[in-house]
Amino acid sequence: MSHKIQTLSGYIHEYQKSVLQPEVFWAQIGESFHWKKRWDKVLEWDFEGPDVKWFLNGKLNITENILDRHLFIMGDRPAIVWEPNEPDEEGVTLTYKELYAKVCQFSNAMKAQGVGKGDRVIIYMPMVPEAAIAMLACARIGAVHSVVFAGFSSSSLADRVNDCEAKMVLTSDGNFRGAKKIDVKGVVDEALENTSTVEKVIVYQRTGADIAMKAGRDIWWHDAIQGQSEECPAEVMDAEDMLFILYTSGSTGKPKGVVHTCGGYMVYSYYSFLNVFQYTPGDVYWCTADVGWITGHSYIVYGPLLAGATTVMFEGVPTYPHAGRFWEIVDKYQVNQFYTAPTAIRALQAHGLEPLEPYSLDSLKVIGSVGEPINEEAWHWYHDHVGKGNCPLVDTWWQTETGGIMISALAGVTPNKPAHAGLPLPGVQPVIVDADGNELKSNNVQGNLCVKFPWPGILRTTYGDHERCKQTYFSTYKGMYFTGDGAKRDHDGYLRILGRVDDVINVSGHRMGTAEVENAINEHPKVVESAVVGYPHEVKGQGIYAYVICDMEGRTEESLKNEIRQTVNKIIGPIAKPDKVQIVPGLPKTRSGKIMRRILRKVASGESDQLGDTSTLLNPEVVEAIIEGAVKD
Ligand code: 6R9
Repeated sequence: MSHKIQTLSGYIHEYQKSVLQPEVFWAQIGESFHWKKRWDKVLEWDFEGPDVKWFLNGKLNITENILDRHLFIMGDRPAIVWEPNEPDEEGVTLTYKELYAKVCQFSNAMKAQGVGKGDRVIIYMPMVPEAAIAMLACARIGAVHSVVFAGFSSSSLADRVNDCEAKMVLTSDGNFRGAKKIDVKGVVDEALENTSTVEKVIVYQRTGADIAMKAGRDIWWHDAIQGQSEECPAEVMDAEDMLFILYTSGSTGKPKGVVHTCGGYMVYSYYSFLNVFQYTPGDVYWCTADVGWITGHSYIVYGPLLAGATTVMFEGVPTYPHAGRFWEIVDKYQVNQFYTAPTAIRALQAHGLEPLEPYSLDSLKVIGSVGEPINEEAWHWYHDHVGKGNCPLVDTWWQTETGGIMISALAGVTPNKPAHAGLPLPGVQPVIVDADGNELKSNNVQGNLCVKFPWPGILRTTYGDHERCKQTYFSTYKGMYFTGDGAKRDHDGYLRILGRVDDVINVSGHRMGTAEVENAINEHPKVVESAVVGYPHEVKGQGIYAYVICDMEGRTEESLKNEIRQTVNKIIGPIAKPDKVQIVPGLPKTRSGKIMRRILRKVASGESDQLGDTSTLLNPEVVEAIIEGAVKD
């Protein structure tokens, strides 16, 4: 635990070292892990390619650093504590020893079904310990996991299976989520009708739903592990071998597969976890994310388990069966670090303080926020009523592509400022640039957020399409990684993230490409054209507003709007369903035929009195009609 920074001067010292001697700095952190062979060189990089390699020729297996390494000293300590959807169902605690046995056993089960190093495995599962076991078992045998959030539709799932040419799918019969019982296996079956690479499907029994098992393809989890040994040698992985692919939305096209590799991701997820949350051995840590998102990867599974922490996994939702469920769980397990999203805070804030009253929350030492900018009101509510005014609130800015937290306070060590992510972690060199890519070095500036030097957790490529990686992240500003976010550096030098500057919207902390939603809407046979924008939403942060040109024949406006919502639900999943649909006679276009989204955003935000110059439009007359028909709350 020697890499835990504990004082402000310690932070400044480490930060300076990380900038002046990055290789020395990261080598020292890398040394705290077990390597099967030490690296020859710490870093090689070129942001033009891009081509970034960390810990070159180092050999390791991340699960040895999670499991084997922890067996002797803390084998009996809880690794995963699982809280089921129903409060009266008994939870599960897995010690490091038990987790080791289960991961090895499932590794052997996957091998027996023909999966090996380099094969891609899709994980489409509920929040049960087996989801983490599945991820770790893939890592143990060198298979590349790609977790798909179990709320995505069959066609989203099929796209991901096809893009990475997955050989296996790990899933469940169904999911419990709040009062709902969700079909999972049926979605997988439908998806696999449009794919050709999957040979086997392993099905974990969770709900006991009556499902179809396809002979020769589908096998129950409990049958697959039957008779398998609880020891499994860890595959030797190169530091730059792929660990996982995680699909995320961008401003164009279909979601892309962000690739993370074994060595750098291991070092970065551990280091950032330890320092941001100031984890101390014996602490109980809980992150409420789903393992389908990067937050679940780095801060439910990999980071905490690499640090030997106890990580809580919760199957359900914040408001089921009551709006105090989160706080009940905090007290039940005596959670010390609690990490959630602003959207959850705002949703709970709306229930008032009563749901908090029965709980002491005294165990909490650190509270955290992730996924979207946290507004000041939610920040104060969280800080005052959950943290009781004496827990540091870490507002952690990062992305699927960064692998781990990049800008955040280190709890209790570096200063907290409401609604500001704050200072960069050691090893992270953020810059704010103007539209021409000039670095704005002073304080009190605002612009686009880039990073000018690699850190170990940076994405290496987008799966199967390196050019797309280059175009998306490394071409806007030469020699820099472009985040897609806007940021401001205040007079004290603290960074405040302002949100996306591209056509990505952030709905309840979930990234959504406007183009992706438009493509789904356009699948409806009556739709001629559509444009989607985000607008401020009280709970979700941003809501989805769709402007649609339709052929109305044979439909009422209401029925068509519902059909459009259902189409998006079917093609992407419920999280992408537009909150508001407006049927319009036309879309405002420039003379070159581009949709003027600026105008649509203003109307959706209720600011149609601030449209600016519309005279250059090809069809200024549609603006009036759009304003008139705007959907209000
Ligand atoms: C970890 C995660 C990334 C986008 C990112 C930004 C937004 C995340 C934030 C934040 C302000 C924070 N974002 N954390 N904005 N403050 N603390 O969420 O990854 O799903 O890839 O989303 O989320 O806009 O660019 P991901």
